[in-house]
Amino acid sequence: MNKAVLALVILTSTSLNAATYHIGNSLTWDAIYTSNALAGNVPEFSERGYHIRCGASLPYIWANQTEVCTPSPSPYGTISNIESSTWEAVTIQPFPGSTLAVDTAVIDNIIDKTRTNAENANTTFYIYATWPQKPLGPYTTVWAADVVDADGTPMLQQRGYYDALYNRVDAVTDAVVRYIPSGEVLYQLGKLIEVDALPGVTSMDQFYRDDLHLSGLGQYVTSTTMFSLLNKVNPASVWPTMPVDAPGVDFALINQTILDVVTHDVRSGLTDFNDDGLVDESDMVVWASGDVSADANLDGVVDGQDFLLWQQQATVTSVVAPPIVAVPEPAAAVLAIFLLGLPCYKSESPNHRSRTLGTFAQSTGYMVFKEDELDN
Ligand SMILES: [Ca+2]
Ligand SMILES: [Ca+2]
Repeated sequence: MNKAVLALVILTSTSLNAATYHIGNSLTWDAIYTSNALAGNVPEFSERGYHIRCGASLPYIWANQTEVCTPSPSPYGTISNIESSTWEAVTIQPFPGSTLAVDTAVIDNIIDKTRTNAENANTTFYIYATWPQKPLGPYTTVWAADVVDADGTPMLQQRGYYDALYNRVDAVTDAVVRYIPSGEVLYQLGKLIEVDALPGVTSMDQFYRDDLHLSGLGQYVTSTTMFSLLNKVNPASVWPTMPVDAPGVDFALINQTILDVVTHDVRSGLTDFNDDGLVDESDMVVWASGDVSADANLDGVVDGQDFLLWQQQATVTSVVAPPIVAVPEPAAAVLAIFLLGLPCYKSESPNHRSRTLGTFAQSTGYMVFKEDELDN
């Protein structure tokens, strides 16, 4: 194998150097600094600034831009001067006390304010999706309930609300908008609990410490989800040592559930290899180079499995359907996509495209590596 290619392929992980900013209330605080079980075990990732206003909704925070319940570490301040720093990413946490239309407007305002600093032109904005409050009912029922996409729909922590909000925000800005699916991860864990398949956890109550906030175990879930995405590292690598004392809990299964959720949600951004907000052909240039940015499944290797994830999530105008029976390795795909001029597929409808991709996926397996295909 070409040694340069090998060196690129086996890169393991990366982390951000620029700072991230976090906007929300105690639920965001629980994820970024944690108030109990994870304290003292904060991962060594990027610097953080934050605007934490306890109990507040986004419109309240926007209307009271200097009002916080815990100050941001120097030199970072409140949302009132968010544009005075350069941010790799900004997380924004909706909370009850708002509506779809209002949350959309506030998030758009936050994005615009941040980007008045030209150095934030490429900042990524994450909608941080938290979890239902316990009194609303059984978690899996509340989270999955139908939500009407209407201006006046009240903010509740439900999948449908976040889906509608994400789509609305993404439609009104050209910034890169992403999604931290903590509520969905907890829902999937809840589905495991329902069939007695999550060792050490018998009730969703174990993830909560009160009606609203998460326990140490719950904080582990949401912190790991957030940091895994912000830093593009495998959930199993977020904490150097297990920071939660939860006897019998299968943390490997929790980490795998987080990984499954984030890798199968295009809004996580893991298949947007060039970070331009789109998952399309241009990302293949990064993947073909073997750069670690193209490690879509966060397993430390850039290979055909990452190509498959990209392919499943790509919005393409010319789907490549190479007449090969194996998932290509990066260098081989360069040949397939850019050099050989293989037939391109004009997508005519989502269903048509899905069938095409599905057929291709079913026909593929994991290719045995061939040295001569990379020595080019
Ligand atoms: Ca892209
Ligand atoms: Ca990979």
